[in-house]
Amino acid sequence: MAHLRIPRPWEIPEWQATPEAVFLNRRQLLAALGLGAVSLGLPVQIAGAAPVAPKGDPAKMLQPAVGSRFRDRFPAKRNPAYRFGGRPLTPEEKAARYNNFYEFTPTKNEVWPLAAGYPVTAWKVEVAGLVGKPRTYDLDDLFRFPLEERLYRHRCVERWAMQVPWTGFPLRRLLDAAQPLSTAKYVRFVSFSDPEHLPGMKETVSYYPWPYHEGLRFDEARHDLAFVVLGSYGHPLPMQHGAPLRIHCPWKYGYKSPKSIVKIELVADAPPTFWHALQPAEYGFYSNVNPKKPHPRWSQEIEEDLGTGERRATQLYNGYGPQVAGLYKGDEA
Ligand SMILES: Nc1nc2c(c(=O)[nH]1)N[C@H]1C(S)=C(S)[C@@H](COP(=O)(O)O)O[C@H]1N2
Ligand SMILES: [Mo]
Repeated sequence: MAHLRIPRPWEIPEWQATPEAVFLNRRQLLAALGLGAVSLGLPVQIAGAAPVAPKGDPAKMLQPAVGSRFRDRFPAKRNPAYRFGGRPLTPEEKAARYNNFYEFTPTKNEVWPLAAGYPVTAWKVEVAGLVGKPRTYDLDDLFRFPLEERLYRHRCVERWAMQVPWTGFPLRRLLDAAQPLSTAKYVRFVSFSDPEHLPGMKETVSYYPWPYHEGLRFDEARHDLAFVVLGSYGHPLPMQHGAPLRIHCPWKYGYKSPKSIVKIELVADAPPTFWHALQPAEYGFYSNVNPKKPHPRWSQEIEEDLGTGERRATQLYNGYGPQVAGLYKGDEA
């Protein structure tokens, strides 16, 4: 019995182990930053590994945050041009229980109970900046866009991946409606800010660069794959996926797809981004999925499927190379 080694709950699977040298770098980095709790990208166990079920009413887990108001727009017609490429659909419940949404909590399986019931009915999103026609959209305006369903692959920088049917419309439509000026070279996204009602934001308000903000180059944002998402699995988004609207850029790591956005701003220079501001050495501006470019603390060659647990080779641009490679000269990081 003396040699029996009982794995502790926080121990990570062997394949995700962090090399010691890199681990030391991380500790030094965190010490330098004065942070102890930056956890995006901390290797974690996925797919139901959580030992304790979070409190929360499972009946509310999949409920559209906008309620029944736009019921008649769903399900939208599926656009057959966008497919999973041989990968399996991730069961809706798995995707709904395992979320990155730091405004609520950094603990993935506790996002949904905290997010359920968050009020979004009076939501507005502003499209502004270097444009001829700035405009503020309310929910009625947004759900009036012609909606389509697309099957998209999603790859988190932490190495889990999923396949989800999203409903929405190309981001390009919102941008073009604003009549961008020729000086607009980048697009900046800003998520909601409500520390009173967002426990994750409230706890970290003094040392995270809230609100969550992200950015794309203008030509990336106008690419056909860059999608404004209003729904998932055939109904409007439940809160944990970023209701009432989020972005999805399937060829980039997941953190480039901001949730619950309130502002889209066209700007001249590359905008700062949330994770880059926290840990510049770890999270670049482009963040295109790339198996040959390891994260400083782990390899990106392999990914793990959230639904099946299968491990497979990561694909360059998450398999969207034929569509997006033309955007890049190869030197983007
Ligand atoms: N506002 C906001 N957007 C966000 C995040 C976040 O914490 N806050 N996390 C990002 C990360 S790291 C990922 S992987 C995806 C997760 O989306 P999902 O929970 O719908 O799967 O959302 C991204 N968008
Ligand atoms: Mo992520």
